[in-house]
Parts: sequence; structure tokens; C-alpha cells
Amino acid sequence: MSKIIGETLAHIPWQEKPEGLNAPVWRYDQNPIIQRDATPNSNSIFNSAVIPFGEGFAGVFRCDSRSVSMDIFAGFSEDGINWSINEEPIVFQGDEEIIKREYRYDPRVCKIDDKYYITWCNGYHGPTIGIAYTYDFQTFHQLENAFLPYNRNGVLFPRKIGNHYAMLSRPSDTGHTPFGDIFYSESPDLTFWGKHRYVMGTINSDASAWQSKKIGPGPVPIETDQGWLLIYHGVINTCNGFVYRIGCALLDLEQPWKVKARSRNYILGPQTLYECVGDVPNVTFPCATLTDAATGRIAIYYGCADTVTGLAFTTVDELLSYMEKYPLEV
Ligand code: BMA
Repeated sequence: MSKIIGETLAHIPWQEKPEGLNAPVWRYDQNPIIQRDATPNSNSIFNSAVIPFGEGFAGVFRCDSRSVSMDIFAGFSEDGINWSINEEPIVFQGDEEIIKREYRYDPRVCKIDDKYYITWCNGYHGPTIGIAYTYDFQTFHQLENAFLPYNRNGVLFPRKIGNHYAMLSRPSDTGHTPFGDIFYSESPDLTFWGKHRYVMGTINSDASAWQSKKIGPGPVPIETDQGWLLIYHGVINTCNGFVYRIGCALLDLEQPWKVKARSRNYILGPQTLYECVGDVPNVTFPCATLTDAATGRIAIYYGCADTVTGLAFTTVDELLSYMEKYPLEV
């Protein structure tokens, strides 16, 4: 038995694993939990992040509008399943040069001490990583962009590592990025980022072809007694375009650029109608988890076909033993 290091969350959304299922992750049986038109002006709501907040939950949602403009919106829920998402996007306070909006998408939310940090893909003369914080999901303070363009998928660690804030990210290009590895960076103050270390990259062989084109960090890493459990997305290029699946890895607790284990198999991929059919077919894209340290339960929130939001379940033991059963040489 391995342990999640963190808070208990007795009201984590949960369903038991269906009997006989031969996979480490199982879908909520009422998926998708957020439909594409859940707000009056939304074309699609996907690649979104949630976190325990007050007695319930809060989240930051990627809603593309019916003019297909990409922005991020706060939302609230009592049970983590039924969400009420604001009709207006988040308005940021901060330096006027930085809060100018080009586009915003694929948010993550991470609590560090008493603040909730939002990171997202932020248009600033090309995609880079925006960072902001809030105490209450009403007022949001935007900080400097973490990196120069081009970067997507900035994911903070939920505590300092060796006295520094830490982030995983995925350097990219101006377009749909036909490459991509995961890097680690540190900062003393969330403004100046350095000590950029390579964590892991694509597997350009038959050994694990689902992650042969690019990979990127997904939800905030989960601290366990074995290491940081990282859930990430992996992409293969096919004659019908990119297919996005979900995998996992275990990173060293104090030196997270060191990979201790990684799954050869994906843990979830597009199989249902809502994952295979939508504005961008065959995409499962995880951006958040909820975890319960008391039971080891993990609820995964993931975008489906760039259109709706899905929920799936696993446990820390399911993922660690799956990595052991189907290991990738690291
Ligand atoms: C990536 C990002 C994600 C999207 C994915 C599939 O490059 O734009 O937001 O889910 O492509 O379209």
C-alpha cells in the first residue's frame, strides 16, 4: 500500500471500479459531467481544473465561446460533479502590460500555503505560461509570465522543493507543435524562473508509441510516499491527426527531474463517443485531480474531444501497480 501525502477529502466524487475491468482508470458512468453549452455563450467547455474550496469545490474552466475565443472562467460546485460556471471570464488585476489578453486556455489550479494559483497557456506574442493567484475565486491577481514564448502546459508543484517554487512545463512552438518534452524549472519568488532540467520526453519507438510525438504535464503532481505521481498527456501522430492519451510517471520527491517509474501503457485514452467525437476528435486531456489521502482515491478531470469535460477514477495503488506491471525503461 502506498500513501498520498496530503489532506483527506471525504466528499471526493467517487464510484467503485466496475467488476472485471482490466484497466487502472474507470470513467464516471454519467459522463460527460459538463456539457459544451453549460454557459449561455459557450461552444465547448473542456481542459479545466478543479480544487477543494470551502465546504465544496471551485474551478477554473476553459470555455471557448461561440465566436471561438478561448478564455478561462471561475466556477463552483458542492459535489465536484454539478458545476455552476460564471458567464463572464476571469478579470485579472495586475500590471497593465501583463493583464492584456490575447487568449487564455488549459488552466491548472494549485494551492500553495494560503493561495490558490492558476497557471494557463497565455497568449503574449505567442503562447507562454500565465500565472495568477486568488484567495476566493472572485479577485485574481496576475503575475509575470513564467517563460518566454513558446511554452504550453505550465503545472506548479503544490509545495516548495528545496526552498523554491517548482513547475513542470512543455516548451512548444507557434502552431500545433509536432514535438514536446517535459521540463522542470524553479523560482524563488514565482517571477524569476531558472534551473531548467529535462524530466522526460517522447518514446520514439514501438516500445510505447502512444507517446511518440509529444508529451506534456497534466494535473498538479500528487505527493505520495513513493514520489510525485505525475499524470500527463501523450500524443501519437496518425494518418487522421493527433490522438491524445493519458499516462503516468513517478518522479523523485526532492529532485523531480529524476524519473523513478513510467508506464509503458496509457492509463486512459479516447474510446467513448464523447472522447472520439467533437470539435477535435480523439482527445483525452487531463488538467486536474482531486485526491483523498485517507483512502488513496483519485478523481481525474479531463477534456474530451476539445468539447466537453469528463471525470474518471483511480487510486494511487492502481496507478503504481500498473506502472510496475507495464514498466517503461527509464
Ligand atoms: C493542444 C492544446 C489543447 C488541445 C489539444 C488537442 O495543443 O491546444 O488545448 O486539447 O491540442 O486539440
